[in-house]
Amino acid sequence: MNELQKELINSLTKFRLNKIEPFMEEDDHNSNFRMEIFNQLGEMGLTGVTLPEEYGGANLSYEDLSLILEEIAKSSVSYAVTVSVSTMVQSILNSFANEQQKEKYLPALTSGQKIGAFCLSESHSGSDAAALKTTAKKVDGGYILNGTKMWISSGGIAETYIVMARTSATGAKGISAFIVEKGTEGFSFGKKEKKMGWKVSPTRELVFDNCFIPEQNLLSQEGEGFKVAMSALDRGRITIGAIAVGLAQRALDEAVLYSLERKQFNQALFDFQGLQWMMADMACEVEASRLLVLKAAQDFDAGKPNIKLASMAKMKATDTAMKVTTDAVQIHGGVGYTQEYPVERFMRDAKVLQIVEGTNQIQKIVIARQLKKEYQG
Ligand code: COS
Repeated sequence: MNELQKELINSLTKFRLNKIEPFMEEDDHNSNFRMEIFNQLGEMGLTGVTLPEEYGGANLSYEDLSLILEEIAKSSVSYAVTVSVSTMVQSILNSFANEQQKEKYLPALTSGQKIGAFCLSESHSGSDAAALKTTAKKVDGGYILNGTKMWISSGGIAETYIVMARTSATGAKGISAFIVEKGTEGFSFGKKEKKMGWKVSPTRELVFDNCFIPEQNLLSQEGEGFKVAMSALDRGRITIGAIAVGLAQRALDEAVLYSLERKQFNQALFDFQGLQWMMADMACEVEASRLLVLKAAQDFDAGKPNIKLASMAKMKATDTAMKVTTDAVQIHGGVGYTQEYPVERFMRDAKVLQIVEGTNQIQKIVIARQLKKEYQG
C-alpha cells in the first residue's frame, strides 16, 4: 500500500470499528439499513472514489476502491456492497451519460447523499440477461416502461436507478439503458426479499406500470443497454471480489484468534497440526484472492480492462470467501454455529457473493470465451 492508501485505510478501520461494527449483530437480526452510516461514508469521501473530481469524486483508482471495499467488508458486507453498486452506477453515468445527465445525477451520488441501483435481472432472466422482457415503448418526448425487475440491491433506499429495458424485439441489441428516479409516477417497489445473508442491504422487486421516462433519461443510444450493463459488470466483478477478500480475511482473523484462546485436551486449538494446516490453507487462499483482485484492478486502472481477469478475481475470491467462512465456523465448533460469534453471519453473507453480478458458473463461461478468443484469434 502507498502512503495515501495506508492513511485512508487507517481512518476507515477506525470508522468501521466505531460506527459500523457495534450495530452489525442487531441490524443483521432486524434487516435494518442505516442511511446515516452511508452518509458518513460519503462525508469521508468514500462513496464515489473512482469518479472525476469535477463531479465530486476523488479521482482514485480501482485499486484504491478495492482496498476500501475490502476494509468495509471486514465489518459489513452489506455496506460494502451498497458502496460498490452505487459506485458502479456512477461509473456507468461517467462512461455513458451526456454532460447534462452527469451534472444532474453524479454529485448527489459521489457525496453519498443518494444511493444508486443497477437494474438488470428479471424473474425469468438472471444469468441469461439478454432475455429481459421489461419494455420501453417510444412515445412523444420519451418512453413508457412496463415490467418488473427482481433482486435489486438497494431497491427502495436508492434514489437513482439504471434500468435496462427492451426498446426493440431483438436479443441483446434491443436493450437500452435508462435513468429512473425514485418517485417517478408508475414506478413502485414490490416485495422486499427475506434473505439468508446480506440482511442489512435491502433487496427488492421494482415495478414499472406505464411509467413515463423523458427522453433526456435515455443513456447513450437506443440498443446500447446490454453493452452498458456488461461493461459495468466487468468493473463490478472486481469490486465484488474485493468485498469477498475482506470478508474472508475477517473470518480468518476470527478463526486464528479463537483457536489461540480456546483449549481442548490441555492445549490451544491452534497447536493441533490438523487445524494449523486448515488455517495455513485459509491464509494462502485469502492472499491469492487478494493478489488476483488487485491485479484485475491494476489492469483496469492502466487502461487495459481485462474481462478474463475480472471474472477470475470474482470467482476465485468469492469461492474463497465461502470456503474460508465455512472453515471459520468449523474451527469455532458448536459456538461458531450460534449468534454468540460473528462467523455464522460471515458464512451466510459469503454465499450470495458466489451468485451476484454473474454466478460463478457464468464467470467460467466468460473466462472460457476469452480463452477461445486468445487461442483462436
Ligand atoms: N463489455 C462490452 N460488451 C460486451 C461484453 C462486455 N463485457 N460482453 C458482451 N458484450 C457485448 C458483445 O460484444 C455482444 O455485442 P456484439 O453482438 O455487438 O458483438 C453483445 O454484448 C452480446 O454478447 P453475448 O453474445 O456474449 O451475450 P450472451 O447473451 O451470450 O450473454 C453473458 C453473455 C452470459 C456473459 C451475460 O448474459 C452475462 O454476463 N450474464 C450474467 C448476468 C449478470 O451478471 N447478472 C447479474 C446482475 S447484477 S446482480
